[in-house]
Amino acid sequence: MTRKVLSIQSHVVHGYVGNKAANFPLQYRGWDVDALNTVQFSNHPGYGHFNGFRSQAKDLRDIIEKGLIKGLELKYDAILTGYLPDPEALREIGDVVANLCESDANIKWVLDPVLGDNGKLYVSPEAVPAYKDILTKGNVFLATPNQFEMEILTDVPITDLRALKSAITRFHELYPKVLHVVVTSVTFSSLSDNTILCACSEPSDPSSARYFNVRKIDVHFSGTGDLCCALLLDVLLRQASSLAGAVNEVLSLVDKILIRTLELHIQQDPTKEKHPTKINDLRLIESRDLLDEPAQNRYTPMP
Ligand code: PXL
Repeated sequence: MTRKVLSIQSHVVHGYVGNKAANFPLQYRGWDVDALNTVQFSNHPGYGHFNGFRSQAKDLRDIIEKGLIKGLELKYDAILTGYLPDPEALREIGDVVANLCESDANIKWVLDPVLGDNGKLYVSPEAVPAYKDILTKGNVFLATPNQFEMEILTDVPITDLRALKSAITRFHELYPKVLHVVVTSVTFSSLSDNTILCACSEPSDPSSARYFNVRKIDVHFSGTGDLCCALLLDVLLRQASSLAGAVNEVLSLVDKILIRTLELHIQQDPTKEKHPTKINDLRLIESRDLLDEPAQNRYTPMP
C-alpha cells in the first residue's frame, strides 16, 4: 500500500523550502503527498525580498476538516507540519491535527516547530506559546527543533554538551507526549569549528539518547531543516529503524545533498564565489540519484 502523508507547510514558487523541500524527496521515495500550503511566496525571505500571501486560518481548517477528512474520507499514515508563520493559523492547525491524531491512533504527527534560527525568531512571538501548548497537548510522534527552537521551547540555553542533555531532559519533562525528539544543528564555543552536533532522544528510554558529531559545511543552505524533517519521516516510518539509526541515515544523506548543491553552485557559474556564505536553493532535483542510493551510516554516535 502506498503510504499517504498530509504535508502542511509553505509553498515557494521558486526554490526549495517548506513543502517544496519536502514533497519531491517524499514522492520520490514512494509517498503519496497531499500538500497543503500555509503561504504562497515567490521565493523564501532569505533572498531579502519576496512577494506573496498567507493562507487564512479558517481556509486551512476547512480544507482539512471539510474537504479532505469529511468530504473525501481520506486516511493518512502521517501528517507533517512545518512553517506556519501566522499564530492564528498555527493554533488552528495544531487543534485540527491534534483532533485527527486523537481519533486515529495510526496517524504519525511529525512536527517541525519552525520559530527561527541562530538566535532570531522568523515568525511572530505569539507562535512560541502556541507551540508550547501544541507540544503539551498533542500526540506528536516526532518533533525536530533546531538549537534555537529547543532553547525557546525548554528555556534552557544550550552552551555545551551538558546543557544540551539538560535541555533534552527538560523537553521530555515538559512535553511527555512527544515520542521522539531530534535536535538539529547545535553549536557552542567548545565544539571544533568544523563540527555541529545533532541529538536524538525518546522519553520512553532516556538512555537511548544519542549525540552525533556532524561534519559542518560552512555555508547557510535554506531548507535544510525542512529536508531533514521530511527524510526523517520517510526513514522512520517506512523502515522500522531505530531513532538513532534513522537520524544517522538522514544526516549522511543530507550531507551528500549539501555537497552536491555546493559543487553545482560553484561549477555552473564560475563567476560565483568559491566559498559562498549562503546558498539560497538546494539542488534537490539534481540530487535525485542520491535519494536512491543504499542507506549509509557515516557517523558514530558519541556515548
Ligand atoms: O525553512 C523554514 C521556512 C519554510 N518556508 C518559508 C520560510 C522558512 C524559514 O524562514 O521562510 C517560506
